[in-house]
Amino acid sequence: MKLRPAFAGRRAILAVLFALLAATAMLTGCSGGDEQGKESAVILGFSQLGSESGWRIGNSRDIIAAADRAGVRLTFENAEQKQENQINAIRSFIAYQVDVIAFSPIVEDGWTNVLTEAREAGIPVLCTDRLISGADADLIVGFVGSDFYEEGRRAGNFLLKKADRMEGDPLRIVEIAGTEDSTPMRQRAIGFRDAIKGDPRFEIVESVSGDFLKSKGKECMQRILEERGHDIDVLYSHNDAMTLGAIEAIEAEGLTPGRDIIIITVDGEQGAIDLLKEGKINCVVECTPKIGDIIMSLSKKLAAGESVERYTYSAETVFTEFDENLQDIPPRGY
Ligand code: GYE
Repeated sequence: MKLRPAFAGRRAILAVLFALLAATAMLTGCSGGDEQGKESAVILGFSQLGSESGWRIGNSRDIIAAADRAGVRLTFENAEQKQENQINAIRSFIAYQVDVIAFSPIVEDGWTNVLTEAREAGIPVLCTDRLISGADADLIVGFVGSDFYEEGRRAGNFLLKKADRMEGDPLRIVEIAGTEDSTPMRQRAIGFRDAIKGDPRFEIVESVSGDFLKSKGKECMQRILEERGHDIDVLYSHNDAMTLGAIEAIEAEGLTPGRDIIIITVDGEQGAIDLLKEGKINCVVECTPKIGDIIMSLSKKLAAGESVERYTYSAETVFTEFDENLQDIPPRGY
């Protein structure tokens, strides 16, 4: 059908108007997106301490995914278990003038100089997962991670409950601890001792460091079994990686973990939960590596000049052989 000229003209004008409106909407949409992009383009320098355990690998993965979700520009450095590498990474973040620095300190001491440099550069520093020594506490703006003392107490409380259901001589405990001078190693040791303190049913006969590594957990346990024979009742291990190594050594000796030796571990990796279900581990104290989202939200606040809570602790639990619904534990994701 042919249009009358006047109507055709009006239609053309409408089409132009519509096109203009659409273009404006697109532009506004784009510029809104840009604004959002700009607002969230916080630059975060993160120094991870290494890849020693499934926990740590899960923690790195979680932080990288959370930065992506939050639109934070993340510069991620892995120090491969060396404090020196962490110090160099922090120095490079300062030189790059990132908005916020976060790091998981491998040990508590030795950070004064580099953190003073960050302060002088006006860059706020967050500790994640582990802490630095109290003397340097005012060089950081906050901490996000677990309450390791509470984790140690949960381990000890499980043992009290277990001992209530047993009879006989005092239980001889060996402890395979984490990296010396690290916060989880210190606090998990103290919390555990505080929980069983003064109770004559327990004796800690040996405590060694397995550096949070599976290989060292196995070596330590092999040596302990060689030296002490089967004269051990309990293994308290500061992480699942070392526990899995120790269990290999225990089984190689012809002993049954979970029955001949009570096994208490910390972290809650899927592998440990599976062994709890099989009866080879008696207690798994949860320590979650999933702190990425909170790190991102604190980083955004800090970059905006806001102050943040000094301590943000993760909510955690404990899984034990006494739980009725072990089969219902959802996949751990690390
Ligand atoms: O328990 C262990 C890791 O600092 C909480 O480090 C972390 C500990 C965790 O290697 O598996």
